[in-house]
Amino acid sequence: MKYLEVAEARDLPGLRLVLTAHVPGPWGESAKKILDYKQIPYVPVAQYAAKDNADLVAWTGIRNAPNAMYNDEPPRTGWYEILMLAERLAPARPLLPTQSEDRALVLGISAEICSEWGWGWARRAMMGTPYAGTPDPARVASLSRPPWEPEDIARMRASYSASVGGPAEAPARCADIIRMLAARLHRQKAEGSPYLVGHSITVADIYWTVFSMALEPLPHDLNPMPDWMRMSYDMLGPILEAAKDDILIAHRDHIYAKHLSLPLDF
Ligand SMILES: N[C@@H](CCC(=O)N[C@@H](CS)C(=O)NCC(=O)O)C(=O)O
Repeated sequence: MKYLEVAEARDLPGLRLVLTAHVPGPWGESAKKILDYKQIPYVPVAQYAAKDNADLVAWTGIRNAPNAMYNDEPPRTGWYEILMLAERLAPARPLLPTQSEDRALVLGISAEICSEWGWGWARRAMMGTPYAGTPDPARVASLSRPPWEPEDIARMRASYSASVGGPAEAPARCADIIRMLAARLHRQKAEGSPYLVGHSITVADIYWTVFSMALEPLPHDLNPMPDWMRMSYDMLGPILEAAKDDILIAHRDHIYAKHLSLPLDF
């Protein structure tokens, strides 16, 4: 994907979506898939993983990504704010139900996937720790290195370590979430629906489809993520291995095939 630098993008009109360049960050990929599904055009702008991104902070007040900047409106950085902007810009292709109880269900499931101490957050907390299992030394030796200095790693750790739980609690929290998703998908299947809620696609389906990369990444030709990132994403540890259910991956494959485009482009 071709990105503009902050200096090139900040004075443009319309929708600019700040994304972590050249890696498939699950929050950023979800925002892209939502906009693509709704056929909303946007200009991709580069954020550099783990770096201080001083020009981005000067523009938006935010160091990380994603970050949706629409005309001169305030920055939208949370998954819910970005979703609501997309719903407003393209109401003809809704990703939220109109009925309040269904909507509560879709947003609750989405929060379990995307919010602080949800699937993505808790999964990240256990990555690279013994709770994700013991890495194969030959694989470790073959890895390329992320372009990070020690201060970059410290910055990332500071950004994401404070939450209600840490690495030790993360496997049980993640397992509980995917068991909930799998149980729903089995119930929905019995009622003739391949979707998480109701009988048509909602944003919860998109979030799980994208965030499932932290359970089983798509193969390299469809998700050419850096090798060091792939290793963090595919090492599950025993608790998640036990909780994994094939229906979670079947759902991902169905949503990509029917509603979203592949290969991932980042
Ligand atoms: N603000 C987002 C979450 C954003 C987020 O966690 N971004 C990470 C993705 S792994 C990121 O930008 N990482 C790169 C960095 O911190 O430089 C939300 O709550 O919806």
